[in-house]
Amino acid sequence: MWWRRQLASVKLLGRCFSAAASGEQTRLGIIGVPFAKGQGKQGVELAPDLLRESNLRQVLQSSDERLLITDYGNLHYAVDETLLQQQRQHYYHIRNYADFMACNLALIEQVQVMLQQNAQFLTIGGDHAIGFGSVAGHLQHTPNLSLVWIDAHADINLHNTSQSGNIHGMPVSFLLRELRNTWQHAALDKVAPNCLSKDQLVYIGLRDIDPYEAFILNKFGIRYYAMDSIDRMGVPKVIEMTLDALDTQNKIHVSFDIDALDSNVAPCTGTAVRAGLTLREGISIVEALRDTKRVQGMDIVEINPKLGTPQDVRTTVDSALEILKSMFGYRRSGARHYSNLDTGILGHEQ
Ligand SMILES: [Mn+2]
Repeated sequence: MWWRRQLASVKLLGRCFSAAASGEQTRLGIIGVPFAKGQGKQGVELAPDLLRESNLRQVLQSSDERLLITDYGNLHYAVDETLLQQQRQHYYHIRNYADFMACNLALIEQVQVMLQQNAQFLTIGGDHAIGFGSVAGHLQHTPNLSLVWIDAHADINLHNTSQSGNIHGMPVSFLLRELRNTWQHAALDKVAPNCLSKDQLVYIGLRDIDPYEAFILNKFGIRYYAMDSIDRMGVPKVIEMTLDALDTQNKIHVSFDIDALDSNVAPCTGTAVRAGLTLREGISIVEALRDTKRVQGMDIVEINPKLGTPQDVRTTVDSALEILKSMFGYRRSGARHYSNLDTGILGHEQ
């Protein structure tokens, strides 16, 4: 029967396509960073393993069959005497500087290893203090980098402007050349010589900006879309303006603080602020960034399963998974790759 032969050849072709598809596989490296010393609440260190137990790998794999995922486990670090000395002499007024720097130095190395072995990487926090090491590691591998920081907070405090002393409110200040002179005892030119250019940073979702942070953002003309701008212009316009601001030759790093989302959909986080992005808005932003095909690194941070009820934890984790799914391939408009499907089904009725 001719159609049976045809069916057989479709299957063979299917196999060929699968083999061809393996050539197009996207390697994704995942690192967990169970760091909680950037702020005062215990629990955020549990997020990497919680996401794994919540089928992160399967969720990502089913969002794009071509992903080839390597999980590098959780990051370890050791604090050395040099860092303790920096802390004692210069940064004793902020909390856990030595731990912060030791963890981020290890992460800077880890990100570079992941980018040597993978096309993309995902860093799971931990609190947002790890945003420094994740982006700095990315910058050392790929100097021409743009950063989209999706967050309720600007995280751009300096050691001498922070009111809380919590270093999860400072990581961005370690990344910009213009602010490095305020961290002159941190040896940043040695540990992370490549800086982020201030015109390649865009914030989305801000709604709790400290006075000195507002001063810094305005002084350097840093682009930020706070919730009032988002309400005025709408997410599509904000996405358009964000993409216009990013150099099309650059790769993109997306640092996603779960507190950017409204606390209805992300209740379990240490510094929740009401009236944030809806889950749909978060997904729209992430989809638009993904569709540039330039996103090379992403962070998801500040999920704290010790805050809230078990139902709250489920809601927060589900929202995080929706965001990650959209970043790594899931399309609300339907899949575009059919190599696992028997495309012969449309041929002839048997
Ligand atoms: Mn943050």
